[in-house]
Amino acid sequence: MIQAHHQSSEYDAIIVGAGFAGMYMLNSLKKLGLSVKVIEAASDVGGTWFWNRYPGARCDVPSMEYSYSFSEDLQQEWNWTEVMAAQPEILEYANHVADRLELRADIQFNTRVSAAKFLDGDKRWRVDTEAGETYICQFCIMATGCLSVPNTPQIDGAETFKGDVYHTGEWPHTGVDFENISVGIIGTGSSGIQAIPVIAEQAKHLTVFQRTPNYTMPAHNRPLTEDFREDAKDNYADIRQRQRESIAGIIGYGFGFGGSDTVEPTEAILETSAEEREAALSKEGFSAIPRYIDIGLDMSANELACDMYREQISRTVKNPQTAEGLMPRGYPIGCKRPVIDTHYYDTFNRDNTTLVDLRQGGIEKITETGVQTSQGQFDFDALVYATGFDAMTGALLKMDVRGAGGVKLSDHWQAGPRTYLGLQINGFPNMFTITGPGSPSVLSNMIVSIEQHVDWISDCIKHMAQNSLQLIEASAEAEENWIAHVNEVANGTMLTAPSCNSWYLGANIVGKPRIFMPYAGGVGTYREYCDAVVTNNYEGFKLSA
Ligand code: FAD
Ligand code: N01
Repeated sequence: MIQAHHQSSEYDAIIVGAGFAGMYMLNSLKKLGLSVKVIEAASDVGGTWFWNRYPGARCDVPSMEYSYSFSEDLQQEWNWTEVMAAQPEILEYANHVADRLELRADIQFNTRVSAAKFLDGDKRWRVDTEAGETYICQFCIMATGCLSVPNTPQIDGAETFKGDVYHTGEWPHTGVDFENISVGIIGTGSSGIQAIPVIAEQAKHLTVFQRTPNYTMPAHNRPLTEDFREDAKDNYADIRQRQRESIAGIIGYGFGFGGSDTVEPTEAILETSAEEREAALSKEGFSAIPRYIDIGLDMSANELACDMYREQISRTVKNPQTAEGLMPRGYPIGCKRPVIDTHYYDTFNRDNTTLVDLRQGGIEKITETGVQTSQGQFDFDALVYATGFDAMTGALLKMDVRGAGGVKLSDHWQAGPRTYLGLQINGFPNMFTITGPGSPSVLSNMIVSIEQHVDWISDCIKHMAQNSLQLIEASAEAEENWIAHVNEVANGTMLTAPSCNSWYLGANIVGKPRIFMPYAGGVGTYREYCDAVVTNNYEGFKLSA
């Protein structure tokens, strides 16, 4: 449809990253007839699911929903084996998509983009790789991922540790055998909470260094039956539509809270008596808690839920001191990314698992043999960092990105990320960010958000070609207004509670500006905004020939 431009190193579009975002973007632009190249640091497709191969890694969104919807063939032919698939199966799916759509020929693997610069005179982007290659393109599309730059905290003495060291986000592809080995793990976010029960089963001993206890709910994962799959596939059109219109891109088709069929919370905890809460806890344990509709809205409701949560820990974990150590205090449920688990608290009933509650005395340094805290020295053979990511802005700021007039992205974002719709940045014409800060991204089923962004960008590029337009750029005013709206929507929610220190706020990275980064208005509402912008002739964007 569109005349492709491709002279050796010149492309219509360069896409950085070959996770689910980059793969679908490539497929969409190829269909438009553009010349496209994807540049990917990894040796194959899959992004998150290529890198995060730690024991226990899996998604926490039902796989029938955490999968591409753009191809009826794809969604009909793929058979997920569990409600929430494990990492190997998701990676296999990514590979299947790459094979099926013949994507690999247009992806350059093992190549990291070091810089992207807008050439004012040519109105083109120049993309440089660490290997010294240079590409020129009209559109530079960042599909670099929200959680793709692992964060390893700077702890004194880290380099002196004599054993093997791993990060959950860069797990060896050969796997790691922990049998007869004692292991220390730092971090109890989603990755740590998934890895801890599995490592504890393998290792001789596991020592868990926990700085902040988390709120985690049982996953109730289980195999999918053929009947369920067939039923869901028959209803896919409706399921996908409801996902797109929902808040988080998840409808929990067939699976509700606590593994039941109840999808929507209905009851207000503030209207319950102590006896009713006790009865709910006795019947359903932790799974009773998400049933209450007001815990995300009202701090006193939230505090009641936190009390129930701590009570359930004391009923689950046999050693009272360990139970106390695992109890979150001082911040609300719903401020951090929700975590779900399989046998997390039961793991602390094992003889071979020790909790080190760092609230009782923090890490002083890493030594040759383990971790020294102000509570004492803990020795082990191998150390696992489950310490998360420089989220949302990390991958973009790791590159030297410069827009019109040579303005550095790092300068434009000095006080925190600023975008229009999370799609574009004022001063960076023809550069798009898939699931960029300011979009629902990490607050949603990411595949729903990825597909919506890719479709929007593809439609925009098609519109530009049809109207002989060369450049699109978010206006400063639109960016300003959007960021104000992003803040307004998040303010007053648990996500921005003063006691909250989440990676959504950049609080996990030393020196990172404290700004709430994703858009909390929900994917359905957000989609309406994006669609209205198009209907209003790309309101807030400057388009020029
Ligand atoms: P990624 O998958 O992160 O891919 C980005 C790619 O860009 C990477 O392969 C990276 O190597 C490459 N890249 C980055 N910078 C450069 C560069 N400079 N040069 C070249 N290549 C570069 N989301 C959910 O919705 N549900 C879940 O259940 C869920 N589970 C998760 C579990 C884990 C362990 C993690 C870490 C994240 C999870 N997420 C989940 C979020 C997940 O990141 C997204 O769902 C999704 O996979 C993101 O796809 P992406 O293509 O946008 O980014
Ligand atoms: O990272 P995190 P993650 N000393 O930042 C601790 C997705 N994901 O990799 O809370 C001691 O959440 C830190 O402590 P604190 C999902 O979006 C999804 O676990 O800062 N501890 C925290 O406990 C998720 O949210 C799945 O006090 C230190 C931990 O390390 C996101 O990825 C699975 C420390 C980091 O937790 C990131 O999750 C996995 C230090 N110096 C990931 N520095 C699913 O199941 C950090 N910590 C879908």
